[in-house]
Amino acid sequence: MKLYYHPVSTVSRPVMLFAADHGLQLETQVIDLFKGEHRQPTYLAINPSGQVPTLEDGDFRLTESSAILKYLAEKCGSRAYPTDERQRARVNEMMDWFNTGLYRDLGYGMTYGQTLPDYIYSDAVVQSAVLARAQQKSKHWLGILDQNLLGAGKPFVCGDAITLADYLGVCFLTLGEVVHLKFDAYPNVTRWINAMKARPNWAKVNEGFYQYFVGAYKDGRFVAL
Ligand SMILES: N[C@@H](CCC(=O)N[C@@H](CS)C(=O)NCC(=O)O)C(=O)O
Repeated sequence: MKLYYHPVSTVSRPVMLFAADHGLQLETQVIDLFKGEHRQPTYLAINPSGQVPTLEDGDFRLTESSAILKYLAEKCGSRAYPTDERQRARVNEMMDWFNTGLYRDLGYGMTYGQTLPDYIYSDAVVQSAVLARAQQKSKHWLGILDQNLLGAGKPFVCGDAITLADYLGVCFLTLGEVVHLKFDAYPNVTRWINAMKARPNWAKVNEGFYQYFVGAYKDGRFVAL
């Protein structure tokens, strides 16, 4: 199987971490987002959305990180995507929760909204209002994650064992490090992030992210949580 990805990409990182943790031997090709390679005809023929990641398994192509994670987990029989229908539904639920709620506000709103030109409003009043909304909603999601979804005694978001939802979710949360977001006010979230960061493959998989994305903005001033 072949994965088109970029090491800095928020949604490539969970796929790379999952693959590393499961010893999956994926052929990889970096699509250089910084050089605009994702907008070139060659890559658009592979993924018309011009985004990474894309997985190829023979003549089968799959986009969307969530779908790719589920496909890989199914292929290798990973316990991170349980077969019990209710446990699996819970994993799906949490992946959607992260992807459609928290990522929108903490990722697109607070992080991309302060770093990537495509997501920054040129009108200062609009920019400030949009950021304030993203900040308020991010706090809302973080409070729920901390108190309701994780809570005091739950190691991972779906229970005692790691699932695909942890792989996906932790990459959305750590994206906030680019704009110096601190999660100290959310002790259960902090504990969970630290547990995910302690995984043996975390540092290697996330090296590019910390060097080229977090590192690029280390001296920036940003709206915090
Ligand atoms: N919903 C997609 C999002 C893919 C996505 O936004 N990828 C980003 C990198 S994190 C990208 O390729 N951005 C380039 C662009 O949109 O121009 C997924 O989960 O795979």
